Parts: sequence; structure tokens; C-alpha cells
Amino acid sequence: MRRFLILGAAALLTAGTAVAHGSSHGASSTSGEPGDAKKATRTVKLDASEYAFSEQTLSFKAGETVRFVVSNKGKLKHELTIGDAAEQAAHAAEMSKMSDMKHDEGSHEMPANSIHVGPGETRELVWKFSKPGKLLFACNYPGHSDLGMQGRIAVE
Ligand SMILES: [Cu+2]
Repeated sequence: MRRFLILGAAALLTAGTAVAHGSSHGASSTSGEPGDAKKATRTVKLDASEYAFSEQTLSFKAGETVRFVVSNKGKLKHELTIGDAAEQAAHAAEMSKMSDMKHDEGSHEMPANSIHVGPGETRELVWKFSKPGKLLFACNYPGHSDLGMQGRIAVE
């Protein structure tokens, strides 16, 4: 338990640094852009639960549009954010500022690279990967990614 607390504190520090340096956050992203579902060439199904996604590593080609279909099989709310480490940290910092009660979709501006999925729900995020690089997918509810809700995306 103590180890998780230390990891959590480290994550908060990292997130704080990212925000202080004004990392980009929003539709224009280094990791890609919102995609058109009609142009999707792949569908990736991800099950979310406490505290894991059903996949840990994904790989795509630059220029590929991917339809992520996320089913929440757990009892808590989860989310999926696609982005580089700085984007994940920025969104995690934003989410840690608000209580779970208030953090419903619509109560704050969601970045385009993120969807929330309530228990029992299935929702989709369509994302176009623009260039090669190493990205992450994660659930940014406080503590969830440290407990295992994260994975790697390689774009070649
Ligand atoms: Cu989660």
C-alpha cells in the first residue's frame, strides 16, 4: 500500500511539472487527431475493469485511423485517454483537481483524446495516429493508471 502512495505522489509531481511548463492539451496533439469513424481501418476492443485494460500493448501504422470500442466491465467509472506521457500527465492533473462526484462528462471540457465509460457502458473513440512514436493509453481517474490501467502504443 505504501508503495502505491509513493508512486501516486511521484505521478502528481510529474503532472504538476507538465502543467507548469504549459504542455499542449486539446484537439491539436502530437499524438494524432480525432478520426472519422467511416475512415477507420481497424477496430480495437478494450475491456476496462478494476484496474486493468484487456490489452497492454498495441501497435499501429502512422496515418492509420483506429476505432477504439471500450466496454466497462467493472463497478467504477473509467476512461480512456490516448496520448504521449505529457498529455497523460496533464489530463491526470486536471482530473485529480475535481472530486469523483463532479467528474461527469460535460462538467468540464474533455480533451478530444479522451472518453469516459460508466459501469456497464460501451463507448467509442476514433483516433487518427499521425506520426511514428511511442504513446500511452491510460485511465486517468486518480490512482487507476498506477494500479495497472495503462498500456503502450507503438506507432510505426
Ligand atoms: Cu479507471
